[in-house]
Amino acid sequence: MKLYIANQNYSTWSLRAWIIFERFNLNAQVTKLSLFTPEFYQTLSAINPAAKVPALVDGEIKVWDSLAILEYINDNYLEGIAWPADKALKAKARAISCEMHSGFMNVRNELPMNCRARRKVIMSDGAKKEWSRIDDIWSEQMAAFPDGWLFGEWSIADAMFAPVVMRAKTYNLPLSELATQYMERVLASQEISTWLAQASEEADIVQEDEAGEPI
Ligand SMILES: N[C@@H](CCC(=O)N[C@@H](CS)C(=O)NCC(=O)O)C(=O)O
Repeated sequence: MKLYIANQNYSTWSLRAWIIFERFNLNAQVTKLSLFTPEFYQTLSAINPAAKVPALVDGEIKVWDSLAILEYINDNYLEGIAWPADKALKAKARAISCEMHSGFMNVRNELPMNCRARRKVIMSDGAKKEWSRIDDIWSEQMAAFPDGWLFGEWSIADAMFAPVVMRAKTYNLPLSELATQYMERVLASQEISTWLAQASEEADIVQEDEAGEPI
C-alpha cells in the first residue's frame, strides 16, 4: 500500500489516516508531500480527484478522505477491530467520529494544528463552545473507560481526535481533569511520539497555519 500525507507539523487529516498504520504495524510506503506546492497537486491529481491528502493506493484501489481510509483499513486489514464490537458503543464511536469529521469548524479554523509550536490564541465564542463540547466528549468517555482509550480499546474515534489533542497542547487550552487524562494518554502513546519526532525534522513554514502569538 502507498499512503500519501503532507507536512506532519500541520496536516491533521494526514495524521488521522497515518495513525492506524502505525497503531497496527501495517505496512505502507508513506510519501510526504509539502502542502500547497506544485508537486503536491501534481502527485495527488493522479490519485485523488480532489487533490488532497490523505490518499491511499492499494493495488488498483484508490481511497481518499481520512475517514474513508480508516474504514477501508478496518474492513480489509483489521477484521473490523478498529470499531468497538458492542453495537451501542460502535454507534457512538461512529457518531463522535463523524461529528469531528464534519464539524468543529471554528476550532479547525482558529486553532490550526501546529505540532512544534507553543502559541496563544484568543478563541471566539463559537470556538469556546466547540472546545467545551470536545471536553464533554473526552470526559464522558474517560468516565466510562478510565484506563483506556475513548472506548476502552483504541478505535477510529481516537484517530479522529488525535489532532485535537495536538491543538490542546500547542495552544495550552483549558480542559477538565478527565479530558486532561485523555490528552496525556494520547501524548504518551508511541504513535504520537513517532509522529512528533518526524514532524520535528520538518523546516517548512505554512504561514496561514501559524495562528496567534508565540508564548
Ligand atoms: N475531509 C478531508 C479533508 C482533507 C484535507 O482538507 N486535506 C488537506 C491537508 S490537511 C489538504 O490536502 N489540503 C490541500 C488543499 O486544500 O489544497 C479528509 O478527511 O481527508
